[in-house]
Amino acid sequence: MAGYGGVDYIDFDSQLNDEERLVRQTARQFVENEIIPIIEKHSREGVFPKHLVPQLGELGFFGANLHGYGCAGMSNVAYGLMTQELERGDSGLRSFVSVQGALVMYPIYTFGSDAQKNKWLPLLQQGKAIGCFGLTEPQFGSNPGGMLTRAVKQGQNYILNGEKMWITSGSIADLAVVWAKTEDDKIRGFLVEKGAPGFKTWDVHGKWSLRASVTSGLAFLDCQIPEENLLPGVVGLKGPLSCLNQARYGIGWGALGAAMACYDTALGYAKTRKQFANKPIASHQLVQEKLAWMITEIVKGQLLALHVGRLKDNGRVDPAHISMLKMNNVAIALETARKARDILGANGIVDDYCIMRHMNNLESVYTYEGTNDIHKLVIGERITGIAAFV
Ligand code: TGC
Ligand code: FAD
Repeated sequence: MAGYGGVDYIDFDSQLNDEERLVRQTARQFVENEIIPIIEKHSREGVFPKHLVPQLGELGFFGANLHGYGCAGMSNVAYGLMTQELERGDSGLRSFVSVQGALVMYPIYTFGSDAQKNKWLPLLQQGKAIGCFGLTEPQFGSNPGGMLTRAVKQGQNYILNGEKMWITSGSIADLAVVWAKTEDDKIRGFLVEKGAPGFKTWDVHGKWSLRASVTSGLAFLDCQIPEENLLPGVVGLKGPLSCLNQARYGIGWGALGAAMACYDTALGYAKTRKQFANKPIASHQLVQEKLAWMITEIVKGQLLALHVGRLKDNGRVDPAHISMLKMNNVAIALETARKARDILGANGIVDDYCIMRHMNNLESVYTYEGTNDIHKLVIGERITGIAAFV
């Protein structure tokens, strides 16, 4: 993939401004220099490339669309282009950046006290502290409103009991944003620091997806949290769900990056691999049909991402728009990876090429941050006015 120049079929670049192109180029260069050379090894060995965290911070990639506290304050479109390029490297890398910015910094920024913001945002922005987001539980994934984790006020503290599951960066985090029900049955957010009494983490092993990302369980057994670690600015499920809007938006762009990596690889391969009469496989109509499908879906995905990004920059985006973006772009990325794998034949299954890694990663991306079907139901509710979750 040396010399990767991006995927642009319809002069998409003409719709971007200089800042957006610069951010994209910076992220692309970082991925080319730091991720592509090491990612297959990290993925094979199941190791997150933690040594890159300070560099990601220096580049301004954490909380990049937030303002103040050292954050880059970039537009949402520039932010999306950044996640696209990071996920061209690996979905696990983009996941790490999404969680840190959209799921940890955003809730502190939006719902935190001044003391919480001043303490944590600069550290998280620089990558000097790592964060995780605990919403999902073993028995409550798509339906987080049913959560069992409880926080009971006792003097100057809250006592947390419960379990969170499938938590990205859980065991390497210095800070967990944890959602729990208080005695009035309302959902509140808590900042749980590494080493808090009664707080334990463990890692999920045996993953065939997002292998270069840490996925953990969090356990709280009479875990003592000082009352000042409650996020004061929000009550109810809309707190965590509004963080998910931010992360799902980044995923909508990010998935395009994985799709572009697979398309670019398959196109290059099809033009050089020869079968039958010494002709490249790209000369066959059935292969061209697959490539034409991929590029068409990538272009449609780019236009949707750009439009939703511009709406977000203008303060006019709705969560149901973001659901469509996440649902569509992850689905077409996964299908692109599957078609690309087919074009590479047997070579498609080995890690000399990026495709199988992206394909396996995208299976997680299809499920997390709201499954594909949950987003269909969000769209269904928006257009019919009838919620069909139950
Ligand atoms: P419902 O009754 O519809 O809503 C409850 C309250 O929340 C409000 N709301 C939202 N607010 C902001 N943004 C949204 N997207 C919102 N959707 C709903 C709603 O207005 C209401 O507010 P209020 O004031 O009336 O109380 O809730 P429900 O229980 O019926 O659930 C709706 C549903 C199914 C869409 C929601 O539960 C859902 O999105 N489920 C999917 C769960 C999910 O996405 N989990 C992700 C966990 S984190 C993760 O996966 C990280 S992966 C790591 C990485 O990113 O790399
Ligand atoms: P379930 O909710 O049990 O769903 C199983 C199937 O049932 C799906 O096909 C789903 O679409 C379908 N289904 C469920 N309800 C309905 C319905 N009403 N109608 C129709 N179909 C339905 N969570 C966090 O909180 N923080 C994290 O950092 C985090 N990181 C993750 C990292 C990875 C690698 C993975 C795989 C997951 C992560 N998650 C995280 C959890 C993720 O958000 C959940 O896996 C996801 O929300 C789905 O929940 P579930 O796995 O329990 O599936």
